[in-house]
Amino acid sequence: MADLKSTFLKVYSVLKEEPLQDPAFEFTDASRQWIERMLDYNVPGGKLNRGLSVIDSYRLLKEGKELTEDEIFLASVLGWCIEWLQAYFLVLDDIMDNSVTRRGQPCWFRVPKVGMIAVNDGVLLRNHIPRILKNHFKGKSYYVDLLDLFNEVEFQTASGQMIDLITTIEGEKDLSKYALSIHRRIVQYKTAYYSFYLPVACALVISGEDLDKHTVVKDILVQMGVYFQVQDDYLDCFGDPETIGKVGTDIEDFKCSWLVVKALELCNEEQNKLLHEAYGKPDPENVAKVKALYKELDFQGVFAKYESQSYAKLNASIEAHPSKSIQAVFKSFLGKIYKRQK
Ligand code: GPP
Ligand code: MG
Ligand code: MG
Ligand code: MG
Repeated sequence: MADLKSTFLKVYSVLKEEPLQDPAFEFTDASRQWIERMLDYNVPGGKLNRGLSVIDSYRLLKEGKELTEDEIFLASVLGWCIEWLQAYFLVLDDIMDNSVTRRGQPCWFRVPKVGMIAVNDGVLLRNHIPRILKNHFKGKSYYVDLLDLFNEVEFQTASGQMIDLITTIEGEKDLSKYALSIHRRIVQYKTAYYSFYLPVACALVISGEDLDKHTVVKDILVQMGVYFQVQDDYLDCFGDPETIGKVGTDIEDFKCSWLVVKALELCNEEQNKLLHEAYGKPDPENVAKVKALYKELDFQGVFAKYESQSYAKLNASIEAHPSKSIQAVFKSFLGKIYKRQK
């Protein structure tokens, strides 16, 4: 694993040169330096789970046959395209969520002299992806399928992000709209497709598979992605900021988090009143009131129950899949996230 990660990181240093030497632009020293610093700050510093999963999944789909160096390289390129996509989403998401830290450092837009230049950096990160794909996959029979896959998933993610955001519009905040159905829709689109379906779909495409024949694979991965985002919602409030590398903002932001949806389900009349008064207010006293209410409702326990039930359900769906190699892909993914603390 450590070995795979270091191989993967070496591919980053190769790919990073491509946007720095892109012949379509007249670079100056200052612009090249800006891109290099922006990439190093935002692309490689995460857990790299999504990117590494492309290689991992590809290997499992090959059923034990060793990958050639060239195959590992191409899977790594796709893995990095997903990490680039993630960097683009996070740079913009942190502005939209008014977040403070990410991966243990200030959010990119909070870095001195960056500010709203971060918006354009997000656009550039997004534009690097098809350029990297072109450099490495043009001429392959599945090139168009890859482009199409990235486009579809980006559309789904931005649509999920939209519904995440429009539930929080100032003056239209309405807790009574928050329920598991809307929460599921938000997280399925904003997180599950790009974080879970995309890495496995990339591995399937380069293995020569037709994605239209794998709707069951998509359904299971989307189910896993929903579980992953519920963990993210839980960690936003109960995670250790040192470990997760970010400070939660969901309560302040009036987010349709799994926690508030569950709290609305479980609370009594008095607690309901408190939630309506305190949720979505920026001051620390109100945030503390909401957190205290979550504790009163034993959210540690409520979440632990959700986590073990989801795990059991996911395992049942996995066992029902006819292909042992695809089962192995799912199990590897699930193993990486079950009971995660970061
Ligand atoms: C995660 O939500 C969702 C995204 C990062 C997708 C953003 C999509 C865009 C089109 C910008 P989150 O806000 O809960 O993540 P975090 O807790 O990491 O901030
Ligand atoms: Mg967000
Ligand atoms: Mg966010
Ligand atoms: Mg979150």
